Amino acid sequence: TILKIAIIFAAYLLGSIPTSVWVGKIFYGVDVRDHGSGNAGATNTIRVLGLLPGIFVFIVDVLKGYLAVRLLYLTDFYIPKTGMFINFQLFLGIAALLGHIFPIFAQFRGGKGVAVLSGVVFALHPYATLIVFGIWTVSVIITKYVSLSSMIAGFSFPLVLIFIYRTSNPSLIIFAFALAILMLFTHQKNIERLIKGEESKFSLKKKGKI
Ligand code: NKO
Repeated sequence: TILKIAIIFAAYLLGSIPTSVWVGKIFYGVDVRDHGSGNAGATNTIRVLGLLPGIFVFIVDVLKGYLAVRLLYLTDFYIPKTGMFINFQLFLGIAALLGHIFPIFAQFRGGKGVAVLSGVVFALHPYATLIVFGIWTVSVIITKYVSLSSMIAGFSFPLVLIFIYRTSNPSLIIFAFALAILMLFTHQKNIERLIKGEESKFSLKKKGKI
């Protein structure tokens, strides 16, 4: 049990790596949280620093979620054909997400968890995640809003699991819905801006000078 707690804490620390904040400070001398939407995420990195650093942040943040769930393989707790495996993976995914949203290495002001959640769900169910990624992409093209598309993607994941993959694992379904609701919480400011019609539309080019 102590080892399990230690590994969950390791997943939190991995999630805590503030990729966008460090990339901004090290290579550009700016804190991305002081510009654009103020979010420590890939979208705001594209907005503030440009496409290339944004893609880098996206990849590293996805990997944080993916590797956190895969950390389990380092332990002896995986017992095939038991429920334990998936349940412990879910804890690791939640820990990495909480690390990303409340990073110990960046004053607990992190991102919204979209890229990290993509990595977590890709580790759990790659095919469903690819479908959801397709939904996210179509939504961004149609609406031009990354935030709205991320929330739609969040709810699409449990729905795809249930209606396309006929998943009957209750812990996975509850987990997926809980994280979709978490996405609504992390996007509260975006929801307010969307309602007011003030949300910024996605563009591959950075906006103005920093
Ligand atoms: O700065 O407030 P902002 O406009 O930046 O940012 C809003 C945005 C925050 O998220 C990010 C990360 C962007 C990563 C986009 C990749 C989405 C791929 C989705 C694939 C499937 C994931 C399944 C569950 C996701 C919730 O929203």
